[in-house]
Amino acid sequence: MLIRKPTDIPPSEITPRAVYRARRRFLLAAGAGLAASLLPAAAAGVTVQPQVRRKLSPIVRGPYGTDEKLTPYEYVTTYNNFYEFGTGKSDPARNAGTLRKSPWTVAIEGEVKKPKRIALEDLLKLAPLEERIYRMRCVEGWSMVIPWVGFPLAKLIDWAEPTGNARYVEFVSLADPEQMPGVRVPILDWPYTEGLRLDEARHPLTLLAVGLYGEALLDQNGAPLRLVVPWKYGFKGIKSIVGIRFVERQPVTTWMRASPREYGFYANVNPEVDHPRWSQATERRIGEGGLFNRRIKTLMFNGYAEQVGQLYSGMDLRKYF
Ligand SMILES: Nc1nc2c(c(=O)[nH]1)N[C@H]1C(S)=C(S)[C@@H](COP(=O)(O)O)O[C@H]1N2
Ligand SMILES: [Mo]
Repeated sequence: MLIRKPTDIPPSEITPRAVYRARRRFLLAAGAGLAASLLPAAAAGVTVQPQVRRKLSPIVRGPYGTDEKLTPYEYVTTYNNFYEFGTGKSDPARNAGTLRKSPWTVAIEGEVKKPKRIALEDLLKLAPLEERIYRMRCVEGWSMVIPWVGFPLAKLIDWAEPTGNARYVEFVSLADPEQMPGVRVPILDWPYTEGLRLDEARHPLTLLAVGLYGEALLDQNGAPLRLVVPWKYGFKGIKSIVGIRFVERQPVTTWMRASPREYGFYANVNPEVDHPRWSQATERRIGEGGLFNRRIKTLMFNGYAEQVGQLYSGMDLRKYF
């Protein structure tokens, strides 16, 4: 993959200016003599594809706030997992910018009164946009605190009118090799799919996100709409959603298919249940502490036990990992 150095890029190519300024900050950080390999892409001088940054409004303040420090924007938008754009942490920011987000429709299928499609503009009319600051924990052992913009998925579920047979919800990402270079590589069984039990999907913490830091999602974060489930590992937060299917039986997700021993359907953050290849007891907050970034304790359900614990009462969480 070609990584262009700043001198290769005429300033005219960089619009808007905020992106240019942000990049300069990355380069200054990289120039400070830090070991690039130990740093997230943001600090390592990665060239971000110019993308239109669009402010969202109005946005109301949502519930479940935290006073933890927000992960800086530069890290949230350059240290990503989005295999459709490559498997490296900085690949999505480098390769994204190619998604055609308009028109965008989501197909609602399966156990619903009537299958239907909803255009993004209409979906945005279902509920007021809220800002929700959530802790996010990746299964790989790092975490962020992100100010998402979106509304409860429950609002879309109500609009979808699932039948009494619906017990699970399956989500499907776009998988277009022309817009997503990673899809040309058979590392995962495309399209990327995820799933939730219907009560998890309806839980007020579960967000359908369209933005972060007050702006529309950039491609690397799953534009134009993605799922955010803060008490589960990050991979449940499926990006660039084009399909939502209501089903009777527990769906098999992309990661379960790829490695069933390592990734279960529930994927609840649980410091007591290790990944077969590493401990899940601690995590590293991205963007904090530089090289001396110490690990902090991972909390049960990522700190949302009070809100979601009762969803799993009586379940063996070692078996249903
Ligand atoms: N379609 C799709 N969605 C995806 C992924 C992916 O590779 N493809 N990666 C997941 C993983 S592992 C994580 S940790 C989060 C990362 O979201 P972020 O890059 O916006 O922080 O997206 C999740 N959603
Ligand atoms: Mo992840």
